[in-house]
Amino acid sequence: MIRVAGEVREALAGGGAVVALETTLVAHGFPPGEGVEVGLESERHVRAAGAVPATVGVLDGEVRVGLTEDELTRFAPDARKVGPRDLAAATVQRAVGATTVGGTLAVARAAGIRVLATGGIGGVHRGFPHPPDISADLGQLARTPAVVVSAGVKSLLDVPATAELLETLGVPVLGFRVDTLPLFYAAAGGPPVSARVETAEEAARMAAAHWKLGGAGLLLGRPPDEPLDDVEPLIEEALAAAATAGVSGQAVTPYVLAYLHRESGGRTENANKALVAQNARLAGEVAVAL
Ligand code: PSU
Ligand code: MN
Repeated sequence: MIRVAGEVREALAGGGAVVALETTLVAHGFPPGEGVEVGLESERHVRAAGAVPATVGVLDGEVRVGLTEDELTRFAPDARKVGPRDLAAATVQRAVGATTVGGTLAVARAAGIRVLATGGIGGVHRGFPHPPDISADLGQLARTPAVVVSAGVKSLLDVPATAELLETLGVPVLGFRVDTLPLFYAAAGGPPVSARVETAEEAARMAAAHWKLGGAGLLLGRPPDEPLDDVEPLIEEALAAAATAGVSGQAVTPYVLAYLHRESGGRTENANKALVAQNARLAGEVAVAL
């Protein structure tokens, strides 16, 4: 059921560096038509670090690991959002399935890939338990031996609650040259990390030790190079708009991101694109070090 592209298969067989990339942010994280360029740019950054990109998604009844540019173009806004629970359904029903961080991690585990890059992971949504919405990214991270490189947790979530839950789940939260978890658009003000690392090599050593000790997923938080520190009022506005519009479940994150991209005049969009690329580069370096 899983088809691994030749280049990725050869890299894995030879013990080479591979980075898994998700397709939800390609399909649902940016305005229509723009996500594909973000995905391609991520792949270029992984390669620049000396690793092989393995972009994951469901196409034509198969879970695919490694996509061509034409295939990536099929991950348009009408693609299904596929978390860990949705992989089987998307495959059996031959949907175009854009995998989230959680969905991509599940595939990475099956394929033996140890590093993944994204923008910001999902987590505990604000206002929990009204509604009781926690991203499946967390549960999958707790059971997959892989390093997820992100700009921390998306700040439209309850970041302190997410950090607590990561501790509960035994997931190390590493800060890349920082003592606090980055806040997606913003760099400072987040909860403390469980350990700070100074280099990709140190992060890789930490991951290898964690796995030897029977651990699974690790989060490596990299603050954006050009953070936006004034987005919080707009985030509150976007969340209120989502509630008023009755948006719930899987639709919340895409709705809020689209609202922010539109109402910030593209500032959050540009920041998001830049940090995804930066994370892909660091993920490539961690994969090489591993
Ligand atoms: N990072 C981004 N943009 C995104 C996401 C991450 O910069 O759109 C996606 C990832 O696929 C992540 C998902 O898994 O948001 C979380 O969605 P939810 O809260 O519904 O689990
Ligand atoms: Mn959810």
